[in-house]
Amino acid sequence: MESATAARPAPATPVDPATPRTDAAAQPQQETDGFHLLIDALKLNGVDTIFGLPGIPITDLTRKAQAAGLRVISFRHEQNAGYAASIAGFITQKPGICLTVSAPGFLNGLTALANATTNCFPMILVSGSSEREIVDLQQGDYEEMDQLAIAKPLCKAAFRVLHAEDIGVGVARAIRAAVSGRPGGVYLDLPAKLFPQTMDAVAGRNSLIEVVDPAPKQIPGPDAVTRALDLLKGAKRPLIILGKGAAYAQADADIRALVEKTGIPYLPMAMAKGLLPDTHELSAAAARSFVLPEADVVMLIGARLNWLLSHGKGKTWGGDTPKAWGGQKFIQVDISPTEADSNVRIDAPVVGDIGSCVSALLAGIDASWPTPPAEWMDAISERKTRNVAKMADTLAKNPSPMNFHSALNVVRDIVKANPDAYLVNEGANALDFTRSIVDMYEPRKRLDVGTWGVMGIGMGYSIAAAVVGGQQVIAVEGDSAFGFSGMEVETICRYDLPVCVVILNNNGVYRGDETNWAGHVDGDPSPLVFVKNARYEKLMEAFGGVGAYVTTPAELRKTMEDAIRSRKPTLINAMIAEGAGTESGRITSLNPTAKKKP
Ligand code: ADP
Ligand code: TZD
Repeated sequence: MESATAARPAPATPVDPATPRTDAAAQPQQETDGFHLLIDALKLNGVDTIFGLPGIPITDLTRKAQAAGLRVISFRHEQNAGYAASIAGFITQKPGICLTVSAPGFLNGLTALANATTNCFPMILVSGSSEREIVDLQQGDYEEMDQLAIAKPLCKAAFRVLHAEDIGVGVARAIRAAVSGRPGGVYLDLPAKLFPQTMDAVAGRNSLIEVVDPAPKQIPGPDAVTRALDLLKGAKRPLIILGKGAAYAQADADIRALVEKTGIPYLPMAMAKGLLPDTHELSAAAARSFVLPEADVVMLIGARLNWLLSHGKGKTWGGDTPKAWGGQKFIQVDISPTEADSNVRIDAPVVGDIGSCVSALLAGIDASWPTPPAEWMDAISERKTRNVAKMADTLAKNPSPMNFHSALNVVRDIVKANPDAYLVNEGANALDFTRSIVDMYEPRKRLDVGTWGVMGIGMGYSIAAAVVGGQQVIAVEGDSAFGFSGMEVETICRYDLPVCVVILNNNGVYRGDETNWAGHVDGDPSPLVFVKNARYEKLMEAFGGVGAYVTTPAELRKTMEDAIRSRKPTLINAMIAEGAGTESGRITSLNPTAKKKP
C-alpha cells in the first residue's frame, strides 16, 4: 500500500533560478551560501523531509530546500511540525527535522523538542534567530530571544552556527547528538545573518561532513550478559517488558526470538504493541494486573521504571504500601548507563544498544534453556482467558448512544484488517480504551501520547506517519485531544494524505456532562465541557476532505472502510455517550483534587 503522495518523487534537478548551482565541479569559480550549505549538509546526511513553517529568516530556506528536492511539509503551527519531526525520528531512526522562525516560532517548536527528548526520539529543531549583537545587548530586535540558552535545558544538546564554513560541522554534531546513545532532541540555532554568507563553492562542499556511523553499536559487557542470563534462568515466574526503546531499535526478529526461545511471557508498553503481534500466545497484556505483582524476575527491554510502570514498586508490584518494593529482581536492557537504579535496585543492568544486547542474550540461550514453570504459565493463561472473555462480552454490546467500547470494537476490526496502517492515539479515555481494545500486529505502528501523556501529538504524528511511513493512518482522538492540533486537517488535505481521523466525541474533556460547580444554571459552562454536538467533520469538509457524522457502530464501520479504500483525508465525528468516560481515564489516582468537591 504505497501512498502516491508520500512517495512523491523529487525534481531531478534544482529549479531555483535565482541562486547559483551548488555543483561546484561544473562551475569551479562559483560561490555558495549559507542557505545552500545547510540544504547540502542535510541532503548529504540522508535527510529527505523537513517539517516546518516559513517566515523571517527561513522563508527562502523552505523554498530553496523544496527546489533542491527535499520534501518540505509546511504546517499551520510549529508545535505540530515539531511533533511530526519527532515521530518521523522514532519511525526511521534518522533525526526528524523541524524548521521554525525565531522567538515565538522557536518556542512553539520547543514543546515538541522537549517531548522528543523525554521520549528518546531523535529530532533536530532548526530555528532561525535574530541578530546576535542586538539580542545580546537586549536592544529589542524583531523576534528577539536568546534561543540557545532557552533550548539548552530542554534538549540533549544545543548548537549555534555563526559562520557558513561551520554549517557542516554544526549539522554533523546535531545529527550525532540526536541519534547516538539514548536518542533525543537537539537544537540548532541559525542566526539570520548566516544564510546569505557566501564562500567558495568548492571550499563549501569540502566543509560538509557526511556522518559516518551516527549511532554506533554499543556492545554490552560479556559479564553483564551472563549475570542477566543467570538471573533469568533461575526465575520461577519470569516476565519480559518491552518498551518503546525496543520498538525504536528495529531489532524485531531478535526480540521475537528471545521471547519465543525462552518462552517467557511478555508485556508490551503502549508504543511497543505490535513489536510481536498482540495476539501472540506469550503476550500477558490481558493479565497485566496479575503478572506485575506475581513475577519474580522482570527483564525490561527499552522501558523505564517511570510512572507508567508505577516506579517498579508499590501495590502494582505487590508491595504492601504505595512505596514498598514488591520483591522482584530486575534485569534492565538499556543504552543509558545511568537509567539503572533510578527507581528500584536493578540486579542485572545490561548496557548497550538493544540490537547488540538482545543478540548477545540470544547467543547464551540454547536448547537446554528451561521453559518457565507450567504453574506460572497456566495461571497467566487462566487470567487471560477470563479477561478476554469479559472483554468480548463488553465489546459485543451495542448500546445507544455508542460508548467507547462499541466504537472501538469497530476500530479493532479495521486495524485487524489493515495491520500495516498506523494508529495514532490521544485523549484520556480515548487513549486508555484504544490501547487495551485495539490489537496491533506490526512494530512501530502505534504512535501515542508517550512518556508525558501529552495532548496535541495527533495531527502532527498522523502527517509524519503518512509522509515518512507511506501507509494509511488512523487517528483515534478524544474530542479535547483533537482540538490541540485540529487546524492541521488543512495540512492533511493540502498534501492529500491518507489520514482517517476518528473523533470519539463525548462533548468535553474526559466526559461532557459536567456542570458549573457554582451551581448557576445561567453561568459559564463547566471548564471541562465543550459546545454540545460540535460538528468537527465540517472542519475537514472545509478543506476538501471527507467529513462524516456517525452515531452507530455500523455507520462508523462503513465510513472507516470508505476512508481506507479511498485513501482520502477523512474526519469521522463519532458521537458517543456524554457520560462515557472517567476523569483522567485510568490515571484518576494521580489527580490531587479528583475526589474533593467544594
Ligand atoms: P516506555 O514508555 O515504552 O516504557 P521508555 O521511553 O520509558 O519506554 O523507555 C525507553 C528506553 O529505551 C529509554 O530508557 C532509552 O534509553 C532506551 N533506548 C532507546 N533506544 C535504545 C536503543 N537503541 N538501545 C537501547 N536502549 C534504547
Ligand atoms: N494539556 C496537555 C498538553 N496535555 C495534557 N495531558 C493535558 C492538557 C490534560 N489532559 C489529559 O491528560 S487528557 C485530556 C487533557 C486535557 C483530554 C481528555 O479529553 P478527550 O478524551 O476528549 O481528549 P476522553 O476520551 O473524553 O477522555
